[in-house]
Amino acid sequence: MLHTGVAMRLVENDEWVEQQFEDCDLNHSMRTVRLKKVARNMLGDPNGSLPKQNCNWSDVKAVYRLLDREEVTFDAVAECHWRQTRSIGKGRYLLISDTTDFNKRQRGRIEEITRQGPGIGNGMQLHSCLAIDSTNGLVQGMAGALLHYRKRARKSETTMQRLGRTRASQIWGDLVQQIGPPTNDSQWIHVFDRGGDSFESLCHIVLNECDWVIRVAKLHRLVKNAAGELVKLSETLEEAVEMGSYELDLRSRPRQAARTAKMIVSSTSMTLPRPKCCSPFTKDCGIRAIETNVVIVEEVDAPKGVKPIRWVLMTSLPVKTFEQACQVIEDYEYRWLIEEYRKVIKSGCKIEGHSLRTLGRLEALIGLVSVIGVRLLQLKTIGKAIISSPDITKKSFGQPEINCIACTKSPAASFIPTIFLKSSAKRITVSGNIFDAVLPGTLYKIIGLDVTLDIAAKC
Ligand SMILES: [Mn+2]
Repeated sequence: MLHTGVAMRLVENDEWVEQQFEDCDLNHSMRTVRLKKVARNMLGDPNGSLPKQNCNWSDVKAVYRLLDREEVTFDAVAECHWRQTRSIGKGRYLLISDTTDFNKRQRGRIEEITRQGPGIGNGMQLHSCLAIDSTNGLVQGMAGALLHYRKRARKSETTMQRLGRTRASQIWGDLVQQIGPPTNDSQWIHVFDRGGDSFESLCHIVLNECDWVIRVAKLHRLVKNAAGELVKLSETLEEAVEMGSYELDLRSRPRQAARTAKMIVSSTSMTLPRPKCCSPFTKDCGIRAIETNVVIVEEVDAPKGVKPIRWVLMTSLPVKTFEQACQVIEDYEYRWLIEEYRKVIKSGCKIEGHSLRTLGRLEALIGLVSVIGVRLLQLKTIGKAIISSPDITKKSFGQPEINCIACTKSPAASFIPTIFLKSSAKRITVSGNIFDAVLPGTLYKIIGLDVTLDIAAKC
């Protein structure tokens, strides 16, 4: 849950754009000015098309001209934002990475993108890393991102050939490397789902002096247990010590009723030896084994026909007490924020809907959208926390504040709750009573950021 009432470093849209794109190196200051204008327009209407966002035709042409410049690349557009995120102050931060696939439905086809076959779309992936303040769940920004094009493996390819080329699993480690070591004495904890579980990505994390919480994917791999014997990972889990239990409320899902799950938490530790077959990087980096703690969360007494929840998490964080183990689980649970980010850029910014004829344009635009998405996510999580806060009662704020939260029942309008700042407040029809209207699937529009923050401070 996001904690509200903390000092939020939120500013108005225009000021935010200034900050995030100020130091972009596009080789000409006028290009940076134009980029900021495009960014402001995009924030004003996130799921509109480029011609809709940039109302007059000369502005639209200017956008395409900008995206066509060879200096305006994915990295050049987003790097200034990444740098700012990475210079965060002292604290404990979660760096949550994940990969998003793009299935672009193109009207005018982009020649450089080749179709990879069913399930892979055109093979384009955005791998990005969100920095979250672990003490309050606030989204700090994107610490780094990269674009990757999946290639279909040749059937005749050997393991060594596969390890020698760029693989989808490698991007996890590459991004850790791009982000680098923590700044300002802060603690950085990389949080990966099963896609990021590899010895190679762990090597990158160790070399950059970061911590990790990674969900284990390969339970059959060989590891050294506490006694130093080489056994299957799944066997070491049997030696784990039970630390305690807690109850988890689960929402209903398709074909699954809502339930309260009883979760047992246990922990152990193990050593991962370097795999026999590994990439040239892993061989050359000199790390032969990595010690790691393990936290296991298991659902007991699950109802019939329901697959019980089971997480096996590797971590460098201490897990000696129940509280410490719970901290690791809590850190992993913050992954919902990157899922939310994915929805924001896909449904909220309609990133797959833009019709661009060249790959250069598309890559630069994804760079821009990936930064704008951060802003929308920040506003969305704050808005959500305010609306769902149990402390808010009808009485807790008067008429002016009620006027700043309005809802619309048209889910088609946009997936994300649109956050309108003061300047566009006149576009909203305000519903007087938000609490009778809080329904699942309702969209909320929050207007007047200063007032919103004011409410947040009261929660
Ligand atoms: Mn994933």
